[in-house]
Amino acid sequence: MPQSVAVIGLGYIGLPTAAILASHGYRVLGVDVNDKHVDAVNAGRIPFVEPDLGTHVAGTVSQGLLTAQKDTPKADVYIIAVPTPFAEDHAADLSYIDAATDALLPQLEGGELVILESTSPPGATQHLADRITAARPELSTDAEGDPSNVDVAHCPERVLPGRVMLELVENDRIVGGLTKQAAERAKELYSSFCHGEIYLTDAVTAEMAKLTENSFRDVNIAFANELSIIAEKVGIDVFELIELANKHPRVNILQPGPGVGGHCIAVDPWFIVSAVPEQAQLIRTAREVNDSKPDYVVSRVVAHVDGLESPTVAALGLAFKPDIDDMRESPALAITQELSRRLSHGTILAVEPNVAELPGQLRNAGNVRLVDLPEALRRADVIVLLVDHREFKDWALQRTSEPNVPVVDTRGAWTRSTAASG
Ligand code: SAJ
Repeated sequence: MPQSVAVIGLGYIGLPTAAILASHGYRVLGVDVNDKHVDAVNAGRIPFVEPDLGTHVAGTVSQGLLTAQKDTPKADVYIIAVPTPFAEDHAADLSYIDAATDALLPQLEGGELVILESTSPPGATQHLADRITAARPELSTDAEGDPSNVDVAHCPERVLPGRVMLELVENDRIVGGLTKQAAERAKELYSSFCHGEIYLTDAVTAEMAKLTENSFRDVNIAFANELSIIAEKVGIDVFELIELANKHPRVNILQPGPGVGGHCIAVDPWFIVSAVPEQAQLIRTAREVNDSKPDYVVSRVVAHVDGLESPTVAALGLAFKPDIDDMRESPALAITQELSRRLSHGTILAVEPNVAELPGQLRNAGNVRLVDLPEALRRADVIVLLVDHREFKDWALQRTSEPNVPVVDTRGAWTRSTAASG
């Protein structure tokens, strides 16, 4: 110590990890294929929004502890933090992990530690190790103590976007080693900045733990989403129903919404389904329930304007969750797009306080405009609340009268607040 650490992939997880290691004394070399990310980091700037990350990057870059480049350098430790999207058939696409492995292969001498942080299907860490030994047969990954051994471990990230710098330090972590030595070396590295417990296990258990955490949440949100449809059928308010059921000491139902967005919970359960399709019945159904919710919301909105010659819909929110600008896999965005298609004879007034312009997917639609909340409310024939942004909750709380148009409230921000008068 201090050792050199190469962090491959300077995205939402890689860059915060690189910056926090650099602020704890490691010499960190960030690697990214994207020039914009490399240039931003070398200038001490961050290429995306994340609270407190900017200070860490600016500080460590100015001290020479963190630099970025496009080629993979020689280092004592490699951390791979590249995306694992899914393919058409929902199987995990490991091509970014493979490309990162191929780029570090020529640098290996034996004695290095390679950590896979990317969310991975069961067996991906072993797959990475096999790729190393296939290309470099003089190296091994299962011969602890041998100078030709490369230690390989999986250490999945668990941080919540928007709270990354805090959760990197505070959350417990799981480290799965292909060998005990690999797990212990990875634990030593992470304990330099992580105050949580670091639990050691094997690689497949660590891979499954990460997928299980996000699947647990997906299944529980699917339960809430199914309840929202049932509640409507039986003519009751789902938000009141859940609030009351949660008064039971052993019941804790999550909140329904317009569907599940983001790049994690809507993706990771598929890795389990694709690995064991026969067994993962509940996990698959939950994905299907959550993926079908946007269509359900669209049909409710469309039903309210049936017969109008030129309907106007106020669509409140485009992001995948409150108070951020991130629209990855956002059900609010998908619903707005589908409304624009289904109501091509009408107008969709989108309100998204966290962006200055419409995203590309909506810009060419022709009948979608980005407007402020008062204009949308004034002109709408129907209001659909898609994201419980602070601005919308405040509006719901402070309203002095009920609008005289229907409100499709997917988040309960409207329903659970009472009009100040009237
Ligand atoms: N959502 C609901 N109802 C709820 C809670 C969430 O509909 O009661 C929706 C949100 O609106 C959003 C989606 O779920 O569309 C996901 O949001 P989130 O805030 O629950 O989670 P993410 O995707 O931002 O981050 C998750 C976290 N995982 C868990 O909480 C188990 C985070 O800790 C992970 O590190 C992250 O996935 C990841 O990278 O895997």
